[in-house]
Amino acid sequence: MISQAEIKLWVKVQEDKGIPVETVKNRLKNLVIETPSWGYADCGTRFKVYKQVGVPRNPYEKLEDAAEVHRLTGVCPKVAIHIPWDKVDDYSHLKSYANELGLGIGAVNPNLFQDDNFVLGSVCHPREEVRKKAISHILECVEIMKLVGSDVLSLWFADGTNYPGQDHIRKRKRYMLEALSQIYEALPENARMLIEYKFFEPAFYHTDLADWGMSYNYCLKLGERAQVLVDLGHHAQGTNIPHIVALLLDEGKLGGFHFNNRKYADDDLMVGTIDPYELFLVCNELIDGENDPATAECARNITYMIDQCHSIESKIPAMIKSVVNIQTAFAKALLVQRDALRQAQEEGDVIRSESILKDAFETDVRPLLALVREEMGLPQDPLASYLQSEYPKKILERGIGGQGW
Ligand code: PSV
Ligand code: MN
Ligand code: MN
Repeated sequence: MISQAEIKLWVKVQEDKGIPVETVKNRLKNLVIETPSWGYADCGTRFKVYKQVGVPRNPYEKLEDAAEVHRLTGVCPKVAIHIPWDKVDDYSHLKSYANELGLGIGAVNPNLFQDDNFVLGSVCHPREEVRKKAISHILECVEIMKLVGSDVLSLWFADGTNYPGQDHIRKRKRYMLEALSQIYEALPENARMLIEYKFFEPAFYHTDLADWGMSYNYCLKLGERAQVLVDLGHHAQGTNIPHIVALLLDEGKLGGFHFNNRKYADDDLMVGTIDPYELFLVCNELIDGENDPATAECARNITYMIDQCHSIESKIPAMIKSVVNIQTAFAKALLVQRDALRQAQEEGDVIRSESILKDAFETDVRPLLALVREEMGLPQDPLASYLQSEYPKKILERGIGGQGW
């Protein structure tokens, strides 16, 4: 528990440094972090799906768990859904159930990787009938968007090949554009299409949408409402993700962000657990983008989502931890003394520039987050509060063998 005296002292120290604490607090209060329905369900690795007692048995229970995360953190009012994992008979009912829980439905994600027909690809498959099937599934998701009130279609394609010569790369590239164009035309009026990339897995030779440049290329051809989605787990080791974020922001093409962490690949670990400095540097670019009139509009419209398939951790605690770690990184990014940094950069003072950034990263923001939560009527420590609540006991009634992939 952080005392009022500690909080007061923290505020004074920051104000003395010239940090606009009120502005910082407001930005933290307005942060929206969407959580994924699948992050509450059973998942695993390619070797095994681990079953946990108490995971949701249907999409409605996933929403209930997401509502619990929102109740404790105050910044997760939206839930992304994945079709058909979250298939229901009545999507309007799913929407009203979410609303009753104080939630809204966020991004709609088609599933283009689990149907046996998609073994050689979905929209890039060599056979026309399979490509058509993939497109019609995505168009079905567009219809679902209308029913659940979603304005984001989030696309990730597992398409690719395993061997040189397996298929014709340029032909597949054209198929991708044909499909995306057809889907773009069908988007609801105010909706955006986010195009995610990933350099490998499940394909191991070439992936049709392997990096930000490929996504960006399609987005440029499609139009304003097509934007790139950056997932922290989808790059080769050593890739400078903050640089990609900065570039896409400057081009007005950064539309979505998937938070997670990995040591080697993809999204298996809780956000901020392996490389909190990288997370901070990403948030630094995002906040810097918000402060720049040239990029502010794009930066303020980014959909922030957790995309995490933690498999050995308890579901809700892992989600809360990720949310808290994202808030921590954003809080630190908001403390960067941007004017001083600009000046040091312009003077070419390498040591001072790096130190200014590092100084913000090394600031303990727990008193700030405690204050923000207090002002939002939330518990200081959402995870401790969850663990002490009745909810973890209540969900045990669901038993084992809930939904999962
Ligand atoms: C597969 O890598 C993946 O994790 C992508 O990041 C998608 O966003 C997610 O699955 C949901 O389809
Ligand atoms: Mn993702
Ligand atoms: Mn992923």
